[in-house]
Amino acid sequence: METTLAIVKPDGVSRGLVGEVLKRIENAGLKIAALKMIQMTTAQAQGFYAVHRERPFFESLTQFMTSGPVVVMMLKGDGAIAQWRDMMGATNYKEAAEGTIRREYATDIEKNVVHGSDAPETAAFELGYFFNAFEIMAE
Ligand code: 3AN
Repeated sequence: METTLAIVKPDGVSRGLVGEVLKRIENAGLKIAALKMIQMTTAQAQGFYAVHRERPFFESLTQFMTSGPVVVMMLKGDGAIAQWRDMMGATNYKEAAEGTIRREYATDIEKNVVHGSDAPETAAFELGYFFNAFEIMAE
C-alpha cells in the first residue's frame, strides 16, 4: 500500500470542485485515509513549496496557496502516487490528457485545482507536513 498527499487548491475550493474531486478519487478506488480543510499561512506555504523557492513563480504560488482554504487528504492504494498524478494530469493544463482533472477544470498553469506528491520521499514529507498520527485512519 502506498500513500500520497492530495490537495484541492484554493481555486478548486472556491469554484465548488471539492465534491467533483472527491467523487473521482472514490470512483477510482483510492481510499481517503485522512482529510481536512485548512487555510495555510504564508510561512506554511513557503515551507511546503521550499523546493521551488528559487523559481520565478514562488512568490505568486505561495500567495495563491494562502488566498483561501484548501482541502488536504491522505490517499491510500497500490501505486497511489502515480494513480493520483495520472488523474490530475500535467502541470500545464493545456498539455494535460483528456479526462484529467486539470484538463477539465484548470484555468491557468498556477491555478490548476489539485496537487499530488510526485515520489515516495515527497509524499512522506508532505503527509507529515499536514497530518499527525491521530488524524490518520488505520483502515
Ligand atoms: P505539479 O503540481 O504538477 O507537481 P510542480 O511541483 O512543478 O507541479 O509545481 C508546483 C506548482 O507550482 C504547480 N501545481 C503550479 O501551481 C505551480 N507552477 C508550476 N510551474 C509553474 C509555472 N511555470 N508558472 C506558474 N506556476 C507554476
